[in-house]
Amino acid sequence: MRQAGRSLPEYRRVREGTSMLAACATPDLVVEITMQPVRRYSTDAAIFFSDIVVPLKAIGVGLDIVPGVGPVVDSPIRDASGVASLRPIEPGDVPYVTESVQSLVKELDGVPLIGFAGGPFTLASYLIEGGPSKNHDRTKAMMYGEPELWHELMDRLTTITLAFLRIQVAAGASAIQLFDSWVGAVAPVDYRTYVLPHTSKIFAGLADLNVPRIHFGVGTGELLGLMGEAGADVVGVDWRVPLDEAALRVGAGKALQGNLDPAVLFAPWDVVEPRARDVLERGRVAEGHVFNLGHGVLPSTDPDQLARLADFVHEASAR
Ligand code: 1CP
Repeated sequence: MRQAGRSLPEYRRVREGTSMLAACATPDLVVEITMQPVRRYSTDAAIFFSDIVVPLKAIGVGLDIVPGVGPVVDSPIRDASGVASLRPIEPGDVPYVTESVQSLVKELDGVPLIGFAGGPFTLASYLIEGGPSKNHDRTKAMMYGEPELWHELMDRLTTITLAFLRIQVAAGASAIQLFDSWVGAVAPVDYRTYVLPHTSKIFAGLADLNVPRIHFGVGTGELLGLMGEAGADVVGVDWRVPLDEAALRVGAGKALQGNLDPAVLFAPWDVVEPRARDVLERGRVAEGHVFNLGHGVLPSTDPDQLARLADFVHEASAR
């Protein structure tokens, strides 16, 4: 969950003078930044340093990641010709991804590497809105108003995402995570019609690779059952639904990931510890539990507080 993010001084140091997208395309930097939180916190897995818009950039979409804003698209996609411009991705489009994953697998020496991609709704939102959006107005305008065009866009994003995830696994990633971060903006009935057919295709298309598949979104309390249906092995839960309740919503046969509120880390340790303990206890109800925050590490988080949390979770799980 963005653990390499902006909270680490060593991250800010190596990123000085290099843009986010340039960093993502520079294997030495990708390896170094991916390793930083593993070294500092001895995490049980590493998350690949990249961004969800990297495959879109690689197939020629004009976009940049603007500091303090996020992804910004030069010409937002709002009609059939825009949708038609999205072509499939091939390994040759992202040689730096393959090279970075291969180097990382050696460097990590047995610690699993999680590859990732953006979920189709979340990618569609950036492409249609042109940048981060609160209400996803134009996205929903296309979804409701031009359903055929919407499904064509989602089909193309699904093809790109599936291929991009397979490239990472082929290079050595041992798990994958689909970040459909903003899909919590849609109602369950609309998820079933406009999103589920596409996310299901992504997870089904990864089944033969036999790697754990994690599916995450924010504000998805009402969607947890449908996200379980989509076919991942692990459903990520933000901090809004306790894990014992989430286990009931997701249904049998799935593990959960989560779900400490990242902002709890701003409180003193004697507040954080019982909260973390509570997450672990509720997580035992599920058929498997990956401890994590409910969303990314907030940039002003004290790295020492995170180290303490990682130690606490390791000790508690060992018991
Ligand atoms: O620890 C790591 O290295 C994780 C790497 C990582 C991941 C998994 C980054 C690096 N981005 C992502 C995924 C990502 N990118 C998501 C899904 C996860 C989530 O919900 O946070 C999303 C929605 C994005 C889009 C994005 N990229 C945003 C959000 C903007 C918005 O709409 O609010 C932002 C700020 C970025 C830039 C970015 N990506 C990653 C980092 C470290 C940063 C900050 C920029 C920088 O350091 O220069």
